Amino acid sequence: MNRLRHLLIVALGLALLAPALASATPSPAVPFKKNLVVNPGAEDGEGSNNGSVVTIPGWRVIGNFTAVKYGISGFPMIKESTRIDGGDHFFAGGPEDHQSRAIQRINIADHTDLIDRSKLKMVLRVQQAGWLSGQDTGQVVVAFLDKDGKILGEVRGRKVAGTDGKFVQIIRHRFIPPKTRSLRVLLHAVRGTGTYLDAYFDNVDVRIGRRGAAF
Ligand SMILES: [Ca+2]
Ligand SMILES: [Ca+2]
Repeated sequence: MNRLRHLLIVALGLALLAPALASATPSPAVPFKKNLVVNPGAEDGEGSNNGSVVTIPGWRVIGNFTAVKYGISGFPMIKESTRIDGGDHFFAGGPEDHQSRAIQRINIADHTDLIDRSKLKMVLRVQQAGWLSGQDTGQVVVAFLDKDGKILGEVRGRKVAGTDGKFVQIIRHRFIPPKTRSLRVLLHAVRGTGTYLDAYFDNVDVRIGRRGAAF
């Protein structure tokens, strides 16, 4: 008897729920207020044990840009990773190059209507560091691209150098210009001192959402 009543309640519940499910609109593939970067902290794939070049999943790399393990000699320490929640690896400019880059494109065309009515903004957050007082610099640039890949505008983070292995967080907010269909995230490292390009990046975080919302 009890079981029958239980089944009845379940059936009734499903019947009531069905119209709600049917009328729910499918959520867009690109969510608001969530980090849209793939492999944002260099944790996918391996991290180099000595600063050498390794493959970085999710990013298109130009030059010797690489991923390195925290705690190896001559690089940021594990306690820095603990402090910034940096996991096991960080991005680094890599050996020998004068410049190196990692690039990732994020398609946000799901939100064409809101973008073209100037309703959305982008927030960039990234942790960056340099080695000792060296003059190698790292900078993150997010470009707004139209459907043909033409640059409509861009947001430049601060150039970070010589932080003695300590990470600093860079934050930028910017409204997304109409006609934007994708974001291009560039991690740019430029060597100024020594043979190794000591520009370090971690926790690259790019979000979109409504202007006026906090995220
Ligand atoms: Ca990391
Ligand atoms: Ca250097």
